[in-house]
Amino acid sequence: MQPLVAVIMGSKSDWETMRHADETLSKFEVAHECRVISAHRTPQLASQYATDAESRGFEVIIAGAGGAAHLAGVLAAHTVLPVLGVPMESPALKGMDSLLSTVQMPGGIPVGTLAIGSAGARNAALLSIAILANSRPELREKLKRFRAEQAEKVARETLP
Ligand code: RP5
Repeated sequence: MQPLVAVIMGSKSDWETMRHADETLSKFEVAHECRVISAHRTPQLASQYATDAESRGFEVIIAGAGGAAHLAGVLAAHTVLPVLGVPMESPALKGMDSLLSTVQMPGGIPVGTLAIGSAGARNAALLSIAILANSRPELREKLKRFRAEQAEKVARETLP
C-alpha cells in the first residue's frame, strides 16, 4: 500500500518514543513508513527525502528528534507537505532543548510541534490522521469512534 505518512526520527534511540506514532497509525490502518534520518549526521539524505516526499505520494511527515533538534525544520524547508515535530525527552534537559529547537521556526517555514515525548508522538499520528481525514470520510468516522471509546473508558474509571 502507498505510504501516506512518513515517520522520521533522528536516531534509532528515538524509536522507543516514536513507536507510539507507528502504533497509532497502524491501529488506524494508515499506511506509513518509518525511517532513521538525521539532519546532522545524514544531511543530504534528509534534504533529498523531503524533496522527494510529495512525488512519492506522502501527505504528512512526522519528524522526531532530540537535543539540537533541527530535523523537523530541515525537512520542512524542503517540502510544502505538513511537517509535525515531536521533541524527544532528552536526558540532559528533559526535552526543553528538543522542544525549543523544534518549535521556534522562523516565520514562513512552519512546523506543527507536539508535546515532548510519547504523548507528542501519539498525538502527531492522530493529527496526521485528522489531516488525511479531511478527504477520507472513513478515517473521519474512525477518529470519531476512537474519541467516543476514549470518553467511555475515562467515564468508567474507578479509583481505589
Ligand atoms: C538527535 O540526537 C536524535 O534525534 C536523538 O534524539 C539525539 C541523540 O542521538 P543518539 O546519540 O542517541 O544517536 O539527533
